Amino acid sequence: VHLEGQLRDAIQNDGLTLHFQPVVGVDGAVLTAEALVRWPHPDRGLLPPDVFLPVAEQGDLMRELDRWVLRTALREASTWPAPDGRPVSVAVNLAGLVPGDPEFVDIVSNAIIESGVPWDRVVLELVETALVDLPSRVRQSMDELVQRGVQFAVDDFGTGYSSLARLKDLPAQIIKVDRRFVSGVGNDSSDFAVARAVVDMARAMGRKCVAEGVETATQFHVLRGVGVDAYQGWLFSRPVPPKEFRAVLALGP
Ligand code: G
Ligand code: G
Ligand code: NA
Ligand code: MN
Repeated sequence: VHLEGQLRDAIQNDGLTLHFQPVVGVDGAVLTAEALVRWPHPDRGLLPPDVFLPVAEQGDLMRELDRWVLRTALREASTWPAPDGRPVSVAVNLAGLVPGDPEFVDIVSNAIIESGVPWDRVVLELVETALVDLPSRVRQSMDELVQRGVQFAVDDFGTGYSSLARLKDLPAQIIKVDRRFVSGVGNDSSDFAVARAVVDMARAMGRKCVAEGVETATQFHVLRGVGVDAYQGWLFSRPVPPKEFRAVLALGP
């Protein structure tokens, strides 16, 4: 309860911080950066989300946390340099502020407009379970954002309940293949088969495919061979503080 109170306070008073991890194209150029929240705790050091997201969940704070992350990530993204004239997109994870929320479209739209970041540079990441069996009213509100240029990504694809065949029903333009299928692509033939099947299906349905957790050059090489569109992982960069991320962009590829 103590931690919960501190977290509520941190959300209200900018006491959290964001790190950014690049998502790169086949040529290594940065296309997008995913915002990942951390909590610089006064006594416990920099806390990772695994430690405090469950506290947020329990304390009914996820929606407020998502709103803070959305606003802060967009504000940060509005300062990113685009040396080659190609601005970098920003990806935000949403878990408490979800499409079924009656205020979803308004909250997201207002945050984007306030930041000045172009609509088509905003990616909203949702897990599979938040995207299946949506009432048509909810789909309509997502479509409204998509029509303005926002993209949705299914995060951790393959770890949820929906089968590969249900990919066509997911209202998302981007599929993020979970790192558990990426980790074995160089040496485990079933991981390779899963990764290839997901990529083939995603392409057939006109979705972009991102591989998560790419750690080795072999994984990158194999995934490039099956046609993955974009890559994220320690091979390219760990999630880094905003200042460091801006420096990476200023240097160029
Ligand atoms: O950053 P890290 O790899 O430690 O993230 C661990 C988990 O926390 C991941 O599942 C990630 O999706 C989740 N996470 C990280 N940042 C955010 C955030 O800003 N909002 C939400 N809702 N989840 C996040
Ligand atoms: O659940 P989500 O995919 O949003 O969270 C991303 C998580 O994966 C973050 O906790 C991030 O720190 C972690 N991550 C990012 N790149 C790598 C990687 O190459 N290897 C591993 N093991 N974890 C990674
Ligand atoms: Na994510
Ligand atoms: Mn993921």
